[in-house]
Amino acid sequence: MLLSRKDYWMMKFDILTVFPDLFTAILGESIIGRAQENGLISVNAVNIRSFSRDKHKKTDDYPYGGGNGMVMLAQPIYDAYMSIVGSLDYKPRVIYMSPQGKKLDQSLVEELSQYEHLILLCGHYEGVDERVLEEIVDEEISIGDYVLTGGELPAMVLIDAVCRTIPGVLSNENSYSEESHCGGLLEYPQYTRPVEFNSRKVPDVLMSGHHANIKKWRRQQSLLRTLRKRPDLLEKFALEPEDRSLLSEAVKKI
Ligand code: 4FD
Repeated sequence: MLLSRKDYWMMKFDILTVFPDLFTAILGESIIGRAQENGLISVNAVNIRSFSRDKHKKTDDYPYGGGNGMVMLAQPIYDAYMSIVGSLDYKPRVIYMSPQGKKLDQSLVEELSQYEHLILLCGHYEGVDERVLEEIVDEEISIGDYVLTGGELPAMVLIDAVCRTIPGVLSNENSYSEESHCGGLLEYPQYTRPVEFNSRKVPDVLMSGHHANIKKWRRQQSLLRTLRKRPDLLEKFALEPEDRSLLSEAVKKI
């Protein structure tokens, strides 16, 4: 089978950060580490500090107008950015990790996975000089409504979530598809050996070998769990008539 150019590419992530070693350590391991070794993705953390022109390699300064904390300087961030894009004939998508951004969810993750090259800017302290944000940032993204000491953990969360949707990153058995996420439903419960653990048995249907019944039970469990744990997801999800009756059948049994 021949693959055309666009069926297969290496997705590139560049990160602008004052803590580049965090990325090498964490994203070098496990599934994301293997994806890098296999050439499916590349992760490159660029140290903003190396672009400081100050003799003490300073990357922040006091805010104009006064106030607490420090503000990251525009110049080292801009020069770090230019060190990546200066030689390119296209413009990568630049994302600023910030609690003020659009909330990351699976549909945004899938949208981001369509880009060949993302640059993630990790802010620190009380923020970043607004002018460099205006100059380089395309999109501001938040991983949730809470504040962290830096954008590094959010950037790693985003990279992990995007990478696992890329074909070939997960094993064939666990490969990603919108379908394998039951299209916005929660996963059904899983069991492995032994058949009995602390007097708790594996549900009989899973031991029956009756594939149609197993499929039905799992779908029912997904629906029921979503109703119980995340009713907000079920509201967005248009239930097919089959799902409606599966769910009401399951609710009646409880
Ligand atoms: N919820 C998130 C992102 C970054 C962050 C920072 C302004 C603070 C949480 C810009 C203020 C960056 C998030 C760094 N905390 N902290 O995604």
